[in-house]
Amino acid sequence: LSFLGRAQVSEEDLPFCPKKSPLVGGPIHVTFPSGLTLAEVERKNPLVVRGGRYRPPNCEARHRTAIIIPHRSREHHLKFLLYYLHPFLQRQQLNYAIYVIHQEGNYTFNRAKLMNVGFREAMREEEWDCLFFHDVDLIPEDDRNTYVCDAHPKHAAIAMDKFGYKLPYKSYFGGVSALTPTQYLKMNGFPNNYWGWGGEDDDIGIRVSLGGMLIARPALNVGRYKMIKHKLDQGNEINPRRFNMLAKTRQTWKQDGMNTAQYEIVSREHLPLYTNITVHIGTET
Ligand code: BGN
Repeated sequence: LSFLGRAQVSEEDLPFCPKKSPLVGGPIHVTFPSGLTLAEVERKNPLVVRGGRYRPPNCEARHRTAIIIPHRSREHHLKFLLYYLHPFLQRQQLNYAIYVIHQEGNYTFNRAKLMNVGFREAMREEEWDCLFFHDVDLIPEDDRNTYVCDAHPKHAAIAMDKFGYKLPYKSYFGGVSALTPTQYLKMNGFPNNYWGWGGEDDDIGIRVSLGGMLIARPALNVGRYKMIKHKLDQGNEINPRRFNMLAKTRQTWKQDGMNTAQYEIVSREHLPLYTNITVHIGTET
């Protein structure tokens, strides 16, 4: 009994992790090894538990971060992302979980609405300090790109290889962004009605300023990402309505967002490397 008692105390009494993780390095050389399997990713991450969760074994994490990945039929990309992301987040000594939000059916993809689903479903499980909204095809290329939130919504993917490692335009907010729950709710989350490719990230960027906030960014040599090459997906055709919708964000953001996100959860699976949430998000009206 006394042994048990001591074990419990020492678990509660773990010291906080250092402010700067000693495990964090610099640039990451990203390649896409052929023949990689999820089983191998599992083998390489023995401390990751059911649902794709992790906490540092020897210290109390200072940050709790949920990664939200909107997804459909990109298992190949997901495998590489998990392969790089798990060790990357562990080197940062974070308490984290990875959520994959899978859009059910074949109707046109809706990235931003899936993020709203991810926000609500992740917050249901744990009081996360920070949510990283993460495209499935972007691999971080520098360890110092810390997956924690800032005083303002953070745009992390500022230097992507496909844009020559710089911002494609000043207000760009796509790829990977990070918000605290308070920041997220202040801008009423993300829009629900951008079906197909394009514009939803610009809408989100506009919401940041409508919510009275600024955009935080990492340094250009740190916010670097490699994009896994691919063609435009079937079921994610370019959205021709995006220009008209963007022109109206100022009028619509309070009536469309987290407060109106309607969906039905189809399944919630706590898989070894991630929590898979399959959701029915309806169709364009
Ligand atoms: C922009 C798209 C973004 C996309 C970036 C990078 C629009 C809205 C019309 C102005 N925005 O042009 O959604 O992330 O390119 O590819 O199409």
